[in-house]
Amino acid sequence: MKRTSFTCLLAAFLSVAVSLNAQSQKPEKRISVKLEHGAHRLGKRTDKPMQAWRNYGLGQFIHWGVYAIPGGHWEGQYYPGAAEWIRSWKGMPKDAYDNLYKQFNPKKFNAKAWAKQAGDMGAKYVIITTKHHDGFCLWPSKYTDYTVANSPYKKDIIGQLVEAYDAEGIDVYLYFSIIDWNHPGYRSTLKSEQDRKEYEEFKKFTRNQLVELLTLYPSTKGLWFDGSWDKAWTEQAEFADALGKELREMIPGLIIGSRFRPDDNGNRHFDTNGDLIGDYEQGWERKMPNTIEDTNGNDWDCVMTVPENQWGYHSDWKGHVKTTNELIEMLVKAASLDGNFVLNFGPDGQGNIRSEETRLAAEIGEWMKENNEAVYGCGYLDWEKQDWGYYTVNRETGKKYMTVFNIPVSGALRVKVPGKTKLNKAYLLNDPGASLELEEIHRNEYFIHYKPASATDRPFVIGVETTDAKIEDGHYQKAKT
Ligand code: FHN
Repeated sequence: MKRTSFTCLLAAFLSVAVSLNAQSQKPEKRISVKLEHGAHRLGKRTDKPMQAWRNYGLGQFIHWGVYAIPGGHWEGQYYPGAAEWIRSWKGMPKDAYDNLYKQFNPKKFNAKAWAKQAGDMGAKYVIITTKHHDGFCLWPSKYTDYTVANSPYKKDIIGQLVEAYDAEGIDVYLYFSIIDWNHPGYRSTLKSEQDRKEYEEFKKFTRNQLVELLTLYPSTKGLWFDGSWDKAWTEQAEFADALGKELREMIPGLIIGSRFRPDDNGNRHFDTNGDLIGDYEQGWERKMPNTIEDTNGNDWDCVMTVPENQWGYHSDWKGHVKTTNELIEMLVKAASLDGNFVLNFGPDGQGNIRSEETRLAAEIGEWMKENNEAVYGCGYLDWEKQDWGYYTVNRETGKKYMTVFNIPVSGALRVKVPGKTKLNKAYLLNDPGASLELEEIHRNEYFIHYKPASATDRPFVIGVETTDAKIEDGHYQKAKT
């Protein structure tokens, strides 16, 4: 076989082998092929904007658009899917959906109140849907008529939100769906020459809208892409790569996750070689890693809904609705594994944030007021995980925290420290003056005795202080077996 055809065959084999298991997952075995549009960096970004991103801990997601008007119902029928997908349901005529914008007039919308609520909850950044898959733009885009400017509301919603969240000191990230059901050139697959021709128009439109967004809202810290799984888009490695570069030039330090551009072989999130494409892994939607190994050493965010799978406003939440404690646990778990936790809010068609979300935001905020030290700026501590909860460590100060979710009946919280570390002190974060009783039970193993004065209904944080100790021999013996 000629060398060139063998190389082609090998490349084709690798591309098929990798894309079989790696459309959105890290290839199991590390391989090394030359890519034009693979990862452009190995390892984490270390610049200031990315450090700020890493230290946020808690973010807010907002899904808002015309889908909030039907709120998961059409003509008395209940739509069981995610409310923002109602247009794809056979129970609702597309035409009816596409005319909903004529009713979009959210009289109760108050950007400042939203931003204040997010700030009180403890969110350090917000991700706002500029347009979801339906293509409706919450900003007055000059590239389509399907925008808020042509609704009865008329005013620029993104502009108001950017201003309000900026004023609240919350960094703004713009959500942008590549899928756009409203654009005539949009295709999920390209089956003919005509498709390709029309898709070229769609690509220009996508680029124009993104450039427009960053021009109109230059304080934007990053773009949160979605809907990039279509086959048509996974064939646009060169275009998406060039566009990403253009956008990054517009705002130095701009942060873009792994849901934007595919590699040369159409792989998403991780390229053919298993390297992360983008600044952080965006694959943890409504799920979380369990161990630090699951994160592959990458930055990551977890975006989470309050009910099982509702992002946009659905008037009837069915099934399990997460509690404040569950959400706090996810937040702390994310920080303990070097990730950010982003909680979703889906305001209604009038611009009200629903009462359940308001209550959760207030309760998370109350908890954060007392305990945020264990979250902001904190990440993974390489101590053996224990059943009571999660360790975190402040990346700058080195301060260590234990957030306790399960108190053992004995009240004895086990702590295993590595190497020469010695535990000197443990104290309640909300009462640092009073030390907790420490008992050394083996070398590198302690109990912190915790006796609550009264029953606690929220997780609590213990701060621990350590030194590097000289290990004396002879005191402890390993068991002879
Ligand atoms: O289809 C969307 C969904 O509606 C929602 O926007 C989420 C948020 O991460 N993203 C997509 C599903 O992955």
